[in-house]
Amino acid sequence: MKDQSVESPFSDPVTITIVNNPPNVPTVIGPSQGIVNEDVNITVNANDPDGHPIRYKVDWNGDGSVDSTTLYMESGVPHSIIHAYTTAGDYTIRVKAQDEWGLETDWSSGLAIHISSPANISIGTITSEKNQIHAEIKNVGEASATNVQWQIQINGGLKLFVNISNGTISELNGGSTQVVTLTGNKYGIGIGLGLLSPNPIITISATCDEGLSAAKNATAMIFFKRVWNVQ
Ligand SMILES: [Ca+2]
Ligand SMILES: [Ca+2]
Repeated sequence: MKDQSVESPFSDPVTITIVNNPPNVPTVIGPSQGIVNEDVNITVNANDPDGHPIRYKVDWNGDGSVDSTTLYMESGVPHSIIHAYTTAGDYTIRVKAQDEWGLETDWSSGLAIHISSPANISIGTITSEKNQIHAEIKNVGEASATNVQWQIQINGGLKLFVNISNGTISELNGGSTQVVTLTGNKYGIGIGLGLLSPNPIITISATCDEGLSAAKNATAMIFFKRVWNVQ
């Protein structure tokens, strides 16, 4: 049988223009300070006028090249993005947004952030004065050390009188030093008779909430209230 169907010719073409608009430049909110290897959390938000899902491209070090790109997300809703810097320094964070059709914004204005080296505690110089022993507790890092618990203990010799002292420094700023002291009572200081050999050992130790610890030993000649020849 002969096919009876007949097709009409195509209609005249109709041009449909799909207008796409880029998102607006993202706002970026974040801290001005951070610590090496700890998460930095920024909040970004851009709106696409067409309601297209958007993704964020982040330049974490201000060199103009994208370091990380998020998944596509709902437009006009704040999102947080996390990054940890491995090196201390000053950085500028910039973010741009791109809709799912590839239209993207300019870079946002820069967000400056200073990344500090972590806290690092150590024991400095140990000195004596009459019936006292002094020790320097140092934070040679840049970030603060918190709840620094220190102890001075005299080991060896005869265990009499005061031979231990301890305390807490609630915050030891980066680059700072605090002197802590063991003071004998009116009878004396934890005695190792100065003429005994080996001389008593003074141990200074410190820990802090950041999980750090430091310790240092010195020997001293101690006779009742007098401490000398600390080394
Ligand atoms: Ca769009
Ligand atoms: Ca970069």
